[in-house]
Amino acid sequence: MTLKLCGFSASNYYNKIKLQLMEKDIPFVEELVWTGHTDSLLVDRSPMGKVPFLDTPQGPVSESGACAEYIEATYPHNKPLLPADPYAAAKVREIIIYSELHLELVARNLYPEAFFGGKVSDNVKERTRKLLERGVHGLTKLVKFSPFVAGPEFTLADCAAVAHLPLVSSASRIIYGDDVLADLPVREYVKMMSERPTLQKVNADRKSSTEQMLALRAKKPA
Ligand SMILES: N[C@@H](CCC(=O)N[C@@H](CS)C(=O)NCC(=O)O)C(=O)O
Repeated sequence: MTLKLCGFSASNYYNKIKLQLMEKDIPFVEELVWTGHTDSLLVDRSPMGKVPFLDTPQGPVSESGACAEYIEATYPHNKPLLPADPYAAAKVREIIIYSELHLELVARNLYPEAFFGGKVSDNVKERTRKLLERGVHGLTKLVKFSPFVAGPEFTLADCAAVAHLPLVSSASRIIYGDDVLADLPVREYVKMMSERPTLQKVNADRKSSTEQMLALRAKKPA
């Protein structure tokens, strides 16, 4: 059975896994699954109702971190994206966790107003700003950008960073008028990464999926 990546291409977590699969040259198919409903096609396979999730020959796996580790362990002969050295691998995982837990998930509080025409209270904006600054301070101590985010090799940390950091930057610019990541070379890094045909494909699919998602949201009753 070919591995199936489920979710939609506007999702940064989906794209983190899609980029990993493409970089490793692993054959996979995609199944379009939207979120925001409790249909069994989603929640039986991803109990929190989130995407991405994988359909594997043994069954479903949800949570992008678990999916990424499953892929690395199942395809050890396709370009490894985690270093063999346990400490170096832990440093890659550390960057992923900081990018997600301490930055992207925090910035997510701003998305309703930044991207979806909603409103976020001043309280939330203020609290989020403080948490984001703390997250950026932490991440800054870990990232290398030499030229990849964890060092000279392309790793899983790049799959995560290139999917999440641009979103954090735009949400911050839209809500606060400045980029909380301005002191990191994120722009140059994303430009360098965008030369990869794999990321070009991910980005092209992301654009069309985002249009589809916004059209669906516009149709939904408030
Ligand atoms: N921790 C999850 C986060 C995934 C996530 O938040 N996905 C978003 C799409 S980008 C989602 O499914 N949102 C729908 C929801 O939270 O109900 C992971 O790493 O897979």
